[in-house]
Amino acid sequence: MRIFKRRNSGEKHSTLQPVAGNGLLDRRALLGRGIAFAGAMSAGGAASLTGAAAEPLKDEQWSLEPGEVLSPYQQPSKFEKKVTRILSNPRGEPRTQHARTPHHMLNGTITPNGLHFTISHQGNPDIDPDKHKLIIHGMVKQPLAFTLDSLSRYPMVTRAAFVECGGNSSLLFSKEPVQTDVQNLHGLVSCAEWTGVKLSVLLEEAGFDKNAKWMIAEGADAPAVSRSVPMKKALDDAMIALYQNGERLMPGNGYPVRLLLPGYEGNMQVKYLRRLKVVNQPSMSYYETRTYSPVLPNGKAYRFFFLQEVKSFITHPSPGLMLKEPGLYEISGIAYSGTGRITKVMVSADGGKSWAKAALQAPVLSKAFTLFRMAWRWNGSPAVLQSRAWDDAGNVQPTRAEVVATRGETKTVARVGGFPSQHYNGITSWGIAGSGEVKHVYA
Ligand SMILES: Nc1nc2c(c(=O)[nH]1)N[C@H]1C(S)=C(S)[C@@H](COP(=O)(O)O)O[C@H]1N2
Ligand SMILES: [Mo]
Repeated sequence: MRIFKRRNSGEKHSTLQPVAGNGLLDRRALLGRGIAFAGAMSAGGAASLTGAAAEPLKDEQWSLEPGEVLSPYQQPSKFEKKVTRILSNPRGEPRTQHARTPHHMLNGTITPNGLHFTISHQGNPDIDPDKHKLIIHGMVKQPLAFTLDSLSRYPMVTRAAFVECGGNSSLLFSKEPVQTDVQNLHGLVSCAEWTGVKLSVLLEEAGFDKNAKWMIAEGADAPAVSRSVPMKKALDDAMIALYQNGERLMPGNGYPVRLLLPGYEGNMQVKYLRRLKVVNQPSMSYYETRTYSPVLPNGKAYRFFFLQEVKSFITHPSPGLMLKEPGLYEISGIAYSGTGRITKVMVSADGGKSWAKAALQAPVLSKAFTLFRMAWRWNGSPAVLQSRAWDDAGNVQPTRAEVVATRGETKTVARVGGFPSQHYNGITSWGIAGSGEVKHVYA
C-alpha cells in the first residue's frame, strides 16, 4: 500500500494536490473554497462545477399559479417515482419476500421509512395494536404481559442503529462479479432512529434469574420467527422498539413492536415481538441453525454469527450512475460497524494500490451509518474505486480475497437475488470505464 504525501504543502492550492494515485485529492478540497479553486483549475477553466448563468430566470407555469392542495400524509414528488425498493417476490408467493434499499438514490445516514429494507418470511402480519401483547416469562420471578399502552408508560430511549440481514452482500461470494447495482448487492441494510423501552428495564421488573444465559425471542407472524439472544446483549443495548424515525414502526419493520439488537444480525431482531422467554441454553431454532449458520469450506458451520462486522461501500458513483465527463467528483458512501463507531475510511481510485483518508461526516454514531466523502479528479481513463473502513475496536474491513480465503466462494456465477453464503463484509470494487460507465469488478 502506498500513500502519497502532499507535495509543497506551503503552496496556494495545496488542497488540490493529489494525496493518492489516480486523482484522489486532499479531503480539505471538499470545503467550499477548495472545490471552487478546484473548479477554476479544471479542464476548460470554468469558474465552478456548473455553467455560468447566461440567461435570466424564466417564470415556469408552476411559478404563475397556485400550487397543489396539501395531503394529510405527504409522499415524495412525482418526479421521484423511481426511488423505490426492489422486490424479490412482488406477487407474494409463499416464500420469503425481500425489499431492498436504493442506496445509490439516497444521500444521508437515516433511511426514510418507506425505503427501509424489509425481509418478511411470510408477509407482513396485519396486527391490531390494541390486541397485541408482549409476554416475558421463563426463568423470571414474575412473568409479565405488556400491552402497547403499558409499554408506552415506561421511560423511552432514542438512538440510531443500522439493521443488516446476515445475507446482505452475499453476491460477493460469487466466483465472478455479478453485474448489478448497489441496491441488489448491498440493499439489505438500512439505518433508522429508533425509540422504545430498554429491554433491561423490563427484564429487571420481571426479576430475571441471574443464572440465565439466553432469551428466546418470538414474533407474532405466521412463521413465528424465533431466535436465541444472549442475555448479555439483552441487558446491554437491546431495545423494545416502538417508533422508527419518529413515527410508529412500519408494517414491514415490525409494527407495532420489534426487538432491536444494535449491531447484531438482522434475523435476530424479531419483528411483531410477542414473547421473550428467559432460558439457560439456546433453542437451536430453524433460522439460527439452518439459514444463519454459514457453512465453511472445511464443512464445519459457524455455530452463531451474531455480529455484523465493520464494512463500507461506495454509493456515488456506483453502477447505473454514469460519470458524464472527466473532471471533479465527490466519491461518497456508507460505513458502519456492529462493534461501535467508525474511526477511519480509506478510499482508493487505483484498485487498492494507493489509498487516501476520506472525510467522515459528523456525527459519527456507534452502530449506525457514517457517511464518508472523498474528492476525486477523474482524468477519463479507467479506474477502480474502493473503500475500506476501520472501527473503534481496531477492526478493519477485510479485502474480498481475505473473506473468500476463509469462507470460500461459489463454483459458478451467482444469480441476482441469490444467497450463496452469509456475512460478507469485504471490500466492494467499482470499475470505471473510459466511457464513464460503472461496473462491479473484483480487484
Ligand atoms: N417476526 C419476524 N421477524 C423477523 C423477520 C420475519 O420475517 N418475521 N425477518 C428477519 C430478518 S431475516 C431480517 S434480516 C430482519 C430485517 O428487518 P427489517 O425487515 O425491519 O429490515 O428482520 C428479522 N425479523
Ligand atoms: Mo435476514
